[in-house]
Amino acid sequence: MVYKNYIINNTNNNTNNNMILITGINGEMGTALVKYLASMQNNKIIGIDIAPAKKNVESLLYKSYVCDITDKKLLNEIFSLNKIRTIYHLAAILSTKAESNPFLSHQVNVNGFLNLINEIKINKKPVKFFFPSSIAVYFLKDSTKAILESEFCLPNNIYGCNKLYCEKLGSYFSKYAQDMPDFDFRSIRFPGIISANTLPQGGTSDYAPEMIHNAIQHKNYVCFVNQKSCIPFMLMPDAINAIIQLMKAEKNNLHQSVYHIQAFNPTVNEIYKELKIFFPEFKLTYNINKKRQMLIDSWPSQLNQKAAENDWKWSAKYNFKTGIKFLIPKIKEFYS
Ligand code: AKB
Repeated sequence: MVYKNYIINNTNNNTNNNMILITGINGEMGTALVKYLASMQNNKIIGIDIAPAKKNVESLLYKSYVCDITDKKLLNEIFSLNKIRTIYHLAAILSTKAESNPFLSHQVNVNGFLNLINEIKINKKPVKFFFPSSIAVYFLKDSTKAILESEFCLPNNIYGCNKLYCEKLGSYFSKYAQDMPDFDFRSIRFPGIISANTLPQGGTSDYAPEMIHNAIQHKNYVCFVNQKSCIPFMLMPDAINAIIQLMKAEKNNLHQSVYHIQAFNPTVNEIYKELKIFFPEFKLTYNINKKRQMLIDSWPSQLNQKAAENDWKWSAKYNFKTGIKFLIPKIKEFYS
C-alpha cells in the first residue's frame, strides 16, 4: 500500500470518528472541496488520488492514499482501516479524454464507482454518498430549450453514458439492492465549471475557463468551438456550496436523487466581449475541433432548475458578470 502523510491531530479533542472519503483530491473539484470541508471543525478527511496529494491539499487531510480507484485490494484496505461514513466520489476521466479511450473511461468512471459501492456493501455501515454527474448525459438537437432532469437522457458520448449509468446504479443500490446498509445517494449534474485556482483537464467545457485564464494572463486564445457555442456554466465556489447544501438537505425534502443546476450560459462570443471590457488587447481566434463542437452542440444551453430550487433551496451566488469580476483578481493572484 502506498500510504502517505498520516496526520493525527491530537490537540483538538476531536471525538468524531466518522471519516469523510474524497476521491480525486488533486482534481479541480477535489482541491476546492477538501479546502472547504477541512475548514469545518471535526472533519477528518481521507483523500485518495492516483497521484500523490498536491502540497496545498495534503496538509489539510487526516490521511491520504495514492490509490487508483480501480484497485479493489487497496480500496478494501482503506475501508477496513477507516470508519468511512461519508463519500464524495470525484475521481473521473472527463469527457474529451474519455472519448479518446472509452474502455479506460468505463473502467475508471464505472468500475471505480462500483468498487466503492462494493466496499459499502461489505462494510454494512450507513454511508452518505455524493456523486458529481454532468450535463454530458443529455443529447438534444434544439439545445435552447430549458430542460428538466428527466428529459433527453440519451448521451452520445462515453463520459455521459458512464455518468448516467452510475446515477442509475446509485439509485438502484440505495433503493432496491439486497443486503445493502443505509445508502443515501445524492447527485448533481454539473454544467461546465470555472475555477480561479485550477484549469480542468480533458473536459469539453474547458474552453471557457481556458479563455478566461488566458485573457487574465494577457495571452490570446485559440478556441476549439465556434463563437455561437453555448452551454451552462457556474463558478467553483457555487459548485462547492451546492454540494454542501445538497448533502445537508433533509432527506424527506429530496424528491429525486439527481438534480441539475447552472448559474449562467454565455455564448463564446459573449465571454469574449465581456473579457474585452477588462482586457482590450485580448484576441480570440478559432481552430474548431469537430468532435468537441459536436458534443457542445448536443448539450443543453439551459436547464430548468426548479427541482433543486424547491427541494434544497439552490441558488447561484455568481452570475456571468459578477462571476468574471470575482475571478479577475483571484486568477491574477494565482499566477503572480
Ligand atoms: C466536461 O466537459 O467533461 C465536463 C462536463 C461538462 O461534465 N466539464
